[in-house]
Parts: sequence; C-alpha cells; structure tokens
Amino acid sequence: MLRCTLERSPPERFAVNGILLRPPGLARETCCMTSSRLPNSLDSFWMPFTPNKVFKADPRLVTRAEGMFYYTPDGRAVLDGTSGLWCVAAGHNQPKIVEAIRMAAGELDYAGSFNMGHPLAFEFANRLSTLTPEGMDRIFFTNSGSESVDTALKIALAYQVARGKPGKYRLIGRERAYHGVNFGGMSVGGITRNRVNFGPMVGGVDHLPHTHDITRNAFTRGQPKHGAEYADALERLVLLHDASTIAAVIVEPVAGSTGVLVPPQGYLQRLRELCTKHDILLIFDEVITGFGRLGAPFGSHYFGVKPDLLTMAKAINNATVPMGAVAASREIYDTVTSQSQTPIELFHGYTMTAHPLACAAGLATLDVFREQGLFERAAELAPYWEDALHSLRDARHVIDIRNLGLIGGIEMEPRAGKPTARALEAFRACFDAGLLVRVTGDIIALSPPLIVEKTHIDQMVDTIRSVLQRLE
Ligand code: PXG
Ligand code: PLP
Repeated sequence: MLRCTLERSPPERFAVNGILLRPPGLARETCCMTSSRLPNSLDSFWMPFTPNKVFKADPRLVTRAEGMFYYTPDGRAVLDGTSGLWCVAAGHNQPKIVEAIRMAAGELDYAGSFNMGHPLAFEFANRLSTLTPEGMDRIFFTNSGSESVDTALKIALAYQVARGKPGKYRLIGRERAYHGVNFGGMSVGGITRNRVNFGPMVGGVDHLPHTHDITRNAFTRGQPKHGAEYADALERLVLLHDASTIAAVIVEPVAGSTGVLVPPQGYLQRLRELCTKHDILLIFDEVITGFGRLGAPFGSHYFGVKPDLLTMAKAINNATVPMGAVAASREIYDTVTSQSQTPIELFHGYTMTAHPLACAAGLATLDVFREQGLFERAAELAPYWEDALHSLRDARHVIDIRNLGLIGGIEMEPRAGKPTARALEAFRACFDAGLLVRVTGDIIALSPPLIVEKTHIDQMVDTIRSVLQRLE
C-alpha cells in the first residue's frame, strides 16, 4: 500500500512508503510547477466527492499517465479501468492531442466568445455537428457536464417561451439520475445524498421512477428484458401536472454514476413516443454515453432514439482541458433565435465558453477517434468485454452484473449494517493491486479507455476476482 507522510518542520519532506521523494530544501515554487513533483501539504485542496480526512491520512497519488496506465510517485503502474472518471476515451497523454494543446497555447491563449470569436470555436462546433444525431447541429459550449445540463435545461425553457408557451416550465428528471452538481442538474437528479443538504431545489421539478429491477433482470447481458413500462410513469405525471406545464424530460441513456443502470429494451423508444405525443422536449444527458462509449458516436445512435437536446462533456476532448457542450436541434435554435424579443437571443454563457485550448484539444481528439477507429473498436470489443465481466458471476459477494458497450457494473451484496463499506475496501484493494476502478454504493463501475486490449480486460477481471475473494 502507498503511504505518504508529510513532515511539517522545515525542511518539509514528503515520503512515500518511507522513501523521501522531494529533496529537502527544494524551493516551494519549483515544487509546484509540475505534477511529477509532490506537494508540500495536502491541507488546502478541498477535494470533491471525497472523504477528505480519510484520503489525506492515507493518500493515493498519481503523477504521470500514458495510454492505459497511471503511474504512482514510486513508479508503480495502475491499469486505468475507468478512463479517469469515464473521460479519457483515447487513452492517457495521447501524443497528437498533447501536441495540439501545446501549439494552441503558444498561439492564442484566450479569447472570449461574447460578441467576438476565434476560428477554433467555429471549426470545432462544425466538426462536432457532423458527429451528433442528424439535425442536432447547433452547438453551445460549456466547461463541464454540470454546466451542459444546466445549459440544456435553460435552452429548453427558453425554447418554450420563444414558441409562445411560457406555461410549459416543469422539468422531469428520474430517480437515481446523476446530472451533475449545479442547481438545475441537482434538482432533476435523483441521488438522495447529492440533494439532501442543499435546500428546496429548483421549483417545478418532478421525477420518473428509476429502471433498476434486480429481481427480474439480474445478470442480464446487455439491455434487460423487463421494465419498458417504467416509461409509462410519464403518462401519470402528465395526468398530474398536465402536459401544458411540462417543458422537458431529461434522462441518461445509460445511468452511469448511480451504478450502471442499462435501459430496459424499448424503454427509451417509449419515452420518446410519449414526449412527442405530449409535446415535451426530450433531453439525453450523454456526458458518459457520448464519444464511443457504447460503440457508436452517441447513445442516441446506439439506441436509435433521437432527443431534442443532447449534453456532452468528459471525452469531448479526451478530458485534457475542461469542456462540455449541448447539441440542439435546428428547430430549437431557429425558434429561439428568430422569436427573440431582444438582440441577444439567449442570456446565457460562460467566460470560458469555447476556450481555444479546449477547442484545439477537441479537434485533435476527433481526429484520433477517427484515425484509430475507436468507436468501431469499442463495438468490436464489447462482446469480449461482456463475456469477461459475466465470468465474475460466481465471484464472491456478487449479486448482479450489467454491461453495455464498454461499460460494466458489478453489484455486490452490501455488508450487513454497513452499506458501501465493502465497495470502498474493494476500491482500495484494487488500487493497491494495480487496477483503478470506480465504486458507487456497493457497485464497482468499469469504463476503460477505448484503446483497451483484451489482455487488459483479462487483468481487470482477474484482479477483481482475487480482490473479492479476499474481501470480507
Ligand atoms: N451528467 C452525467 C450523466 C454525468 O455522468 C455529469 C452530468 C456532470 O459532469 P461534470 O463534468 O460536471 O462532472 C456527469 C458526471 C462517477 C462519476 O464516478 C461520474 C461523473 C462525474 C464524476 C464521477 O460515476 N459524471
Ligand atoms: N462571478 C463573478 C463575480 C463574475 O464576474 C463572473 C463572470 O464574469 C462569474 C461569477 C461567472 O463566471 P464564468 O463566466 O466563468 O462562469
């Protein structure tokens, strides 16, 4: 196990497993310049979605990455089973993407997009619009998935106003959904812990039921057979609120963060039919399912269901520079821009919208996806991935396994009276055994870079099997 200790009295020293890593006396400024040098303190960084005290008492640091691997300060390779946080689709430190960022940084460090522009923004939007579902070719840039979600919700509301239906203001999310952490996304989201301490949320929000149904669907390969009828709950919300008050429904095509919930066969199609029937916009949150994760450009292509708005982030530029985007249908863009009562049609945007470095990285990323055929590769590997994951069916503690494209979820029986404890221990044990997994609840989630080899998949499954065997 990696053990980092910090000695406070000068000279400050940082040790991993007892090995002193930073020579005493090294200037503080030098120390902070690259990620390969270790910090002189872990105190100031308030870490997101992390038990800060626990982490800082027993930190796990990585200082370098390449291809399928992270490297710890002592040079140990850790196989990345999660593409970072579902985002490094083309593998780490992809040379072409790194070079594109270097070049862009030396040419145009920053340019805003309020009333001015730079070529990379338009070029990247044009390129992205060739990848999005047909007709969804108007692109609004943000800096994260959370911002993409809030942007999409605001566009949905602005569209209803622009078409003369301001009474259509309700937003429908789903239980167990993750739509980021900003107020809009948190409100339509359905993960209780992410909501409880943050007040009354955005008004006019309701939720569909989630589709997780382990009693009927456990150990399904791919899309479960049972549960398309969960979409019919929208009819009940329409009865309750009336369609004339509902602006949009937002769902993740495959719910990722909550623990890999694959949509039942026919569910998304049914939801699309009901939204169309009741004149409600459908938003697909494709922050995870976008960019080849399912072996197609977007989940929309994979499922053959077209939303009206589509959010993306993460793999948009291989997670090298913070960026997200919303793709809107031509109809939505045209309505909002032509019906506006004011010169500015949408009062929304970010200082960093379409940052030059993010766009340059995005253009290079799309090149890499195409040159290496990574979406096709994901589709070709998916059956091997499915077989490998389901070989863990008889592993200790496992009560369900789910998969689609290059996504996998392994659900464990929670330890009596201590939910999530087993998963957290599994995470630590896997890391120490050289494998990065993600855990949520008592579920191990996997989403390797699309460059993954079969030998890596075997290593993931072998490591997880032996970790589960040892775990109480
Ligand atoms: N929508 C969806 C569907 C997501 O999965 C967001 C929005 C928010 O994106 P940002 O970029 O603001 O984080 C997400 C993010 C995990 C994990 O381990 C998942 C996410 C983020 C961090 C960790 O499951 N999803
Ligand atoms: N807060 C203040 C005081 C600001 O001036 C701005 C932007 O100008 C923001 C927040 C929003 O920042 P961003 O555009 O990066 O989302």
